[in-house]
Amino acid sequence: MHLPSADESMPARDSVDSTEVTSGLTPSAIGTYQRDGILFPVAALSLSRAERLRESLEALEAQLSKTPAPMRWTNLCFGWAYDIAMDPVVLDRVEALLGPEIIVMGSNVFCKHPGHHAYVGWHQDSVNDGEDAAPAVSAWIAATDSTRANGCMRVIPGTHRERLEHRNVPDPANLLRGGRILADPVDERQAVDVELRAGEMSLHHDLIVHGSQPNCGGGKRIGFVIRYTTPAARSRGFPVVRARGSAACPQLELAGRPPDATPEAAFTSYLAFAEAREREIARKSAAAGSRGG
Ligand SMILES: O=C(O)CCC(=O)C(=O)O
Repeated sequence: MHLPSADESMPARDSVDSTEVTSGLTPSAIGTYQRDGILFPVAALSLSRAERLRESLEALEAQLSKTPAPMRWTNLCFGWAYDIAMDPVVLDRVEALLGPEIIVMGSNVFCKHPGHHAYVGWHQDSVNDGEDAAPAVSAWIAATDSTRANGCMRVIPGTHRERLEHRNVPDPANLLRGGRILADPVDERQAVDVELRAGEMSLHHDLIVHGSQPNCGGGKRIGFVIRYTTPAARSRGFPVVRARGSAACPQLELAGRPPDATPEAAFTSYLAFAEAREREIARKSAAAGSRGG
């Protein structure tokens, strides 16, 4: 089946390592990541796998019947999402940046419908997710083409060296929970569009400044984002998955592959898990707010 691209006119080009499926990344690609805090485009999934990912994400969104639908923690509840997060090609690339001990801290879905006002405010992940001494890399996997027209992720290269001040600006159109965005305006002349074809990914440092505009293209823009870290990470209060290595991490609750289940049963357990987590997060942030004020 051919799924329509958001922008069929995107020019052909090679992804990092797309011509030969080798392990990891070249020294030059690693150097680019270290210099810029982002590396793209990086080959990740075949087009048919990306199309299957898109179908799974769209089916889940339809079941949740919300736009935009928060779709966090899918890797803990659905085998298809777990398998993407544990994909050996993706992990080889991540290992080249993080080393051989890899923990999947979580996953997220950023889905933007054409003509919808959803956007992502400028932010640094490590500030929104809470400070952590462990390094972290996000793999943003394109389930559809992601272009300037349909609101691809944008980054300010080289901003991954310091933590910047953020503030809460609640806005239902901002796909970031809590609306925590950079306190100071960003010089958008420095912004780079992270354009990807379906199946490609970008790898970004948890301190790089990034965000995205609404989708003004003709089709959906869907990114499946996996957060990778190391066993030194602090616990966020929910289970994580060991992808590679065996280092001790008693502070983390390790989960395995979700059990095979019918789509209905998997959805029911996902809903129960996600709702319980959302309630817990709301309870903690209310407690932090009342302590602060
Ligand atoms: O998908 C986007 O536009 C932004 C994604 C993002 O903020 C993230 O992956 O941390």
